[in-house]
Amino acid sequence: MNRNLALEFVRVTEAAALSAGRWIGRGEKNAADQAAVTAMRESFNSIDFDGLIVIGEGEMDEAPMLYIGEKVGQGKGMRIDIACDPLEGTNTTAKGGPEAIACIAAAEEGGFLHAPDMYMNKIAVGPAARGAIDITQSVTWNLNSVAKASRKDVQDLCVIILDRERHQSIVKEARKCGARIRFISDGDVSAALATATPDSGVDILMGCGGAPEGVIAAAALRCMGGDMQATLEFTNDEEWVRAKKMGVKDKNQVYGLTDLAKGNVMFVATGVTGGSFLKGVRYVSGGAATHSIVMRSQTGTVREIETRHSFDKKPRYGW
Ligand code: VTB
Repeated sequence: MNRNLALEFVRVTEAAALSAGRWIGRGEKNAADQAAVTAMRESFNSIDFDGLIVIGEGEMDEAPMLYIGEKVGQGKGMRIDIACDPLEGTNTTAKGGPEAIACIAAAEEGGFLHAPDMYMNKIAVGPAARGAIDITQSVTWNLNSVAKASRKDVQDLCVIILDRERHQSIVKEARKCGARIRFISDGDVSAALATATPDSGVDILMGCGGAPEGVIAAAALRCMGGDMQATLEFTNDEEWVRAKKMGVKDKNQVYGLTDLAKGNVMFVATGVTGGSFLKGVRYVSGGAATHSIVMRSQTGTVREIETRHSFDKKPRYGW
């Protein structure tokens, strides 16, 4: 996949982050999300590529922008599938909390699982524990296996998990094994990336979060050499009908890393609120500073980009 496109996409996540950044701590998560979506869409459409949103802000009838099936880009150049989350962490943005990011994953045509907007059970790890996870096995089995692969004691592992009632049994079992837990209020894409970031202090993501976020995280983990497994979590019949329409054949199918994101993929993110691996948007005299990460599976290069934006000279995508 064209590496110049990766840099173009950084501009897109920067625009989304800069727009959403204006809403940090203002208690209005929908406005923050809308700002990010508008900026991301406008900025996608200034790029010379033939993009198709396969994971976005929902389905056409319910989301007017960046909906699944929407074409983005100027329609020329490479045909690329896009999985995007203009603002991953709308709640934390509204509350001024940590780890909100604007992110895009891109793949060659057909590279992403067309995941419906529903829950997904996930286990994700960094390169040290690649091949050591099995979502069909217990929490205890996985922690022991990850500890062994990482040459650590189970007590030295840290599980990162969304702070939700539904995770009680995972938390109980992990604690029984002696593992430590880091609870997060939102943002399991950042959490998945943290497992593959050397000094983040977390080893394994467990639990149930959004399926679209799962596909985006898988693309990042492909680039970072990590691993992930997932299953869809159906909470009603309507979800099963929708999933079938999107090509899902087996309710219990286990999705490995390359079932979620295959072929050449790239991942780009810009920090909105500050987190463990990306700084948030900082407003400076006459402009703002952003911190982004861009990576490609083909080369495994992970590039960090600090950008100074001058508000006097740059077109403003809605911010
Ligand atoms: C996660 C998290 C998101 O949704 O996917 C989560 O990464 C799952 O849904 O940031 P619930 O909030 O219903 O648990 C978010 O928190 C918001 O999209």
